[in-house]
Amino acid sequence: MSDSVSNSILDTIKDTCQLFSKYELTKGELARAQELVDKLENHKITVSVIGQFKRGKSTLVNAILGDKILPVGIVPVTAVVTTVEYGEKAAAVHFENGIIKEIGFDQMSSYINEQENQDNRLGVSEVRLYCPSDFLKGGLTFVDTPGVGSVHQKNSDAAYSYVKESDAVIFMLSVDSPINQIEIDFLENAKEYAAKFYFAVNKIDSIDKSDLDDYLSYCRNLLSKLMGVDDVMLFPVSAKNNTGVEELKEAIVRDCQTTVQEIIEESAKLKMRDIVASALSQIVLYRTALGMTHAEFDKTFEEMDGFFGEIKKEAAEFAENFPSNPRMLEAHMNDIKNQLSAKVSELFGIEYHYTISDVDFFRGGKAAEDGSRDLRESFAAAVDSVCSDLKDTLMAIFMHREENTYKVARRINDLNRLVRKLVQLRSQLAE
Ligand SMILES: Nc1nc2c(ncn2[C@@H]2O[C@H](COP(=O)(O)OP(=O)(O)OP(=O)(O)O)[C@@H](O)[C@H]2O)c(=O)[nH]1
Ligand SMILES: [Mg+2]
Repeated sequence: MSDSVSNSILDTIKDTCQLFSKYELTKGELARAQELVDKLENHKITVSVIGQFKRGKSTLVNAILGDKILPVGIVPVTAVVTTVEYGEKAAAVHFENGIIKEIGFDQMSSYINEQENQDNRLGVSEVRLYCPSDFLKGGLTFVDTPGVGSVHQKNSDAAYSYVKESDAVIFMLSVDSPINQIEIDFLENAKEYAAKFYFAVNKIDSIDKSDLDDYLSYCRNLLSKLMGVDDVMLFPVSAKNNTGVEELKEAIVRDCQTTVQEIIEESAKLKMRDIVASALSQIVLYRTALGMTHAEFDKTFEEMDGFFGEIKKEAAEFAENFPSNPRMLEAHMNDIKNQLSAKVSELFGIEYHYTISDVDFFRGGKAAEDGSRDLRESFAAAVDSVCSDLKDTLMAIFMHREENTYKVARRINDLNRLVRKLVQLRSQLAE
């Protein structure tokens, strides 16, 4: 672990926070950057096991921890995210309404297991376990997630949502099935968030050596293309028989001891790059607007404001058709961001960037009797917030309406300096 490296990224982010704190325009970015500082200072790393249902994720978590603590089975089992941290054995259920309840290990299944807590009707947000496994020493949080792609949509949603909180992931494949589109989609999504990937190929006990070789080279080819790297690290394992698990565990522990900071930094860097890009957009937009004549700006503002109205109306209609489908809503949200960016570019002649991870519909909304969630309200709030990011930046222009030309010129100068610093920072973060 190199402290100098970790200090430098931490320092960079802290310096940027200071820079952001001087400007009203970047207060959203400031809050996001401060979260990163918190994470880097606490040296916490989250490793999640993700993948399609029934690949053997929970069995692998048990094998790695050396303790059969999680329920496993032939039918979809894991219905809620389960985190494991170092400590004396203990378990607590966190409910969506904020209540936390300590439970015994023998009661765990009734909260985690899909068969007992169907479609998570108990409203569990996550189960937190503590276990004195060496693997967890040093601040590692190990996470078992529900499988994606089963008929239990809510399990997929919970898994998709948790990936965003992961620094590294073990992506679980299994020799009894070729990689399918559900896995590819999930991986594409995970790629945006996690900095480190371990690919575990499970159930090697069920095929012979030559079939395994074929399967591994097939995975290697496909995954290299998907991940955009020449070589991916594959770990053939049998979670059930504890074969190959040690190698995977060693690789993770080694990385955690030697490059844990690098992993966290890499992921902080990815997030910070996004934050800087978003700050640059606000500032360049503001600077461009500031350089317009009053008449020009008023006309453009009116047009933009009308466009917000259309976007919101369209979004409300869309949500009527898909009130409980987070993925459709997220897709529409991306569409809205693209439309807004295109409009800004048309009216102001600049590019406008939105952060990737701003909104999360997967956990929002109230569950109905049948387990479905009405996400219309949280979707509308998210659309509002995306529009108001832009609108607030433009509204700030009105506050400085009365300033004389000299003051405006100084302000533009100051913003130019800030833009230069941020552009520099952006390229530093891209290294
Ligand atoms: N043959 C073989 N079976 C395995 C192995 N690992 C897990 N299984 C079996 O695969 C089934 C699914 O295992 P789980 O660990 O529950 O799978 P999961 O990915 O956590 O499933 P969900 O939580 O429903 O997504 C169980 O019947 C396990 O016994 C393995 O290495 N070899
Ligand atoms: Mg499971």
